[in-house]
Order: sequence, then C-alpha cells, then structure tokens
Amino acid sequence: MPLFNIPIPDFLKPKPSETPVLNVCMMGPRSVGKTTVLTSIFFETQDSVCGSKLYMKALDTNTEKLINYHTMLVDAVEKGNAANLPASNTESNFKFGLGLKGQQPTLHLNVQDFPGEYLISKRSEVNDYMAKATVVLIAIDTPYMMEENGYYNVQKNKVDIVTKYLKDNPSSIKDKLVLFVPLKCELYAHEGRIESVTEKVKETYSDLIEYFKQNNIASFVTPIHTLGGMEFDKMVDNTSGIGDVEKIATYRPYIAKPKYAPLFCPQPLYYLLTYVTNYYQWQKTQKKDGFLSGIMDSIYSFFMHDEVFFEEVQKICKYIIYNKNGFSAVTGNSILRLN
Ligand SMILES: Nc1nc2c(ncn2[C@@H]2O[C@H](COP(=O)(O)OP(=O)(O)OP(=O)(O)O)[C@@H](O)[C@H]2O)c(=O)[nH]1
Ligand SMILES: [Mg+2]
Repeated sequence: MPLFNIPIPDFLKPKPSETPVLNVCMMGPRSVGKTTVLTSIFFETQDSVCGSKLYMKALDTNTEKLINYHTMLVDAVEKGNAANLPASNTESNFKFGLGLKGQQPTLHLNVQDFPGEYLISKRSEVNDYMAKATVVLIAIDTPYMMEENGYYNVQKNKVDIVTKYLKDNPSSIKDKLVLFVPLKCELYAHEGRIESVTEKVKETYSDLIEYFKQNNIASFVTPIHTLGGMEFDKMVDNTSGIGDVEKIATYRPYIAKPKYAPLFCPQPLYYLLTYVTNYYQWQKTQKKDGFLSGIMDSIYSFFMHDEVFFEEVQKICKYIIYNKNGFSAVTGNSILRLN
C-alpha cells in the first residue's frame, strides 16, 4: 500500500552520508549478561530478521568481535561447565546496520550499555544518550530478584538507583518504550514458574511503573534466555570481591549434555523496530506546524523514501510475543500499536 499520495522531492530524501541512527540504551548491573544478550540478539539476525527481507550486520570490528563471542558461548555451554563461560567484550558500544538484503544499510543501530553504577558516576553521559534513544532496556539479574526473598536484589540490580534515575529525567524518557528484560531465568522457565518472574518484576518496579503511566511510556516484561543450557544453581559467598555484591549466583548444566539454546533473544529488536514504525506514524499526527518541518526535524523521515523498507519493518510486528512465556504488557501509551 503506498504510503503517500504525493511523491517526495529528491531534496527531502536523506543523503547516503546521513544514514539515520536509532539509539538503544541498555542499563543493567555488572555481569548481568548485557553483552551476551546483544550477542544472541544479533547473531540470530545477521542473515535475516525473522525471515523478512531485512538483515542486520556489524558495522565495526568491535561489533564483529561480539558476534564471534557467540562461538565461545556455544563451546562453554556444551562443555557443561559454567565456570568456562568467557567474560565478554569489555566494550559497551555496538554499531549495526539494518537494511534490505543486497543493499547498503538503510538505518544504523547504535547500542550502548551502561552498568548500574554509571547512573551515579556518569549521570549526564547516560542522560545525554538516553535522551537520544528510542528504547531503554533494563536488564535484570533474575536469580538475585527471585532467590532468598530478593534479599540481594537491591544491591545487585540497583533497583532504587534505576528508579530514581529515570524519575529524575522525565524529559529524556517521555513517550518512549522501556523493556524490563529478566536474564538468566532458565531455571524458572524449566520449573514452569516464569510467570512468577514477571509478577516479581512488576512488584519490584511498581514505583517506576506508576511513573511510566504518567509519562506516556510503554513498557513490557520480556524474559529471554541467553544461553538455555545452563540454569541457576545456588548463591555462594562472593570471595572475589568483584562486583560490589555479598553473594554471587552459580549455574549448572540443565541436562547431562547441555546445548546452547537461546530463546526469544531477538524479541527486543522486534519491539524496537515496531515501536519505531509506530512512533513515525504517531509523530505525523503530533506535528502542528506543517508537513515540511515534520520531515526535516525527524530522523524518522528515512521511512519516507523507502516504502519497501518501511513495509518490511512493519511486518516484524506480527512476531512480537507479548502475552505468553512470561512476556507481558505493563503500561500502554498512545504510540505503540501491537496489532
Ligand atoms: N549462567 C549464565 N551465565 C551467563 C548468562 N549470560 C551471560 N553469562 C555469563 O555472565 C558473564 C557476564 O556476561 P556479560 O555479557 O559480559 O555481562 P555484562 O552485563 O555485559 O557485564 P559488564 O559489561 O561487565 O557489566 C559472562 O561470563 C557470561 O558468559 C546466562 O544466561 N547464564
Ligand atoms: Mg558488557
């Protein structure tokens, strides 16, 4: 279906040197698996994003390393020894290109992750980035939230700091999409208790959720399994002194011959792309001062010169999970349309 009745003049089309950038802000404690989750998301979408004509590729060597890290993860899981799990790339900025197969990327995706303590020590850096981001992911170390009555949760997941930080910066987060992403939750899925993880997220972040309702922020719980073959075993004393926590979670193989079996990892990407198309359509209805300024002051104008790309991105919506396997809507807003 054509997007517009009037053709877009050439001078309004973005030049190749101005490939638009979508920013994603990932927050989460040290060692929660932020980098591992990005590995799993992007490994699965290199050739094709859920069977569509879209591909996602690494744009710099740092991002290539991330994708190679995948091989080490597969090996570590197959050896069944959680202690073998390699520490990931220490870099925290990753650049990807999203485009139609056989063509240059139409869009760049910039993902930056910030460990929880940056919300104190690098406040303005995080805020500048968050202001430019379309989607904010809050990665949660699930065993710390679920085990021992959540005794170590505040310490590990820095719930109070994350809540205060977001509440202090409403202009940077208003109208956006926030995904709560419980990680390392294989045990709860294996035991048929994944819904209790979702409920616990809603309870833990209830203050923040109330604030989302007042600021037109859409939010979801999206539990994903980054490894699959490993599950939580027990909490032990942290003798290494690393990570600012009293206890550390240990993991065991789920079965005798575990396999690397990530599940649902590309979901945050599907949410992001759907949100962007929805945002684009919503933004057009918000502009009071004419068609031209609506195009000129928005990065979303890239959709206008590429109908095929826009339509492919729109198709991703049907792959979104939002009401099973622990996935759940938390707050809606005037932008997101899932059907
Ligand atoms: N058992 C288990 N280990 C995991 C999982 N995901 C990641 N890890 C391991 O946890 C460690 C930390 O993972 P990273 O992806 O580096 O975590 P991060 O959040 O990027 O860490 P920082 O950048 O240091 O804050 C690595 O040794 C991973 O192999 C998981 O789902 N289960
Ligand atoms: Mg990392």
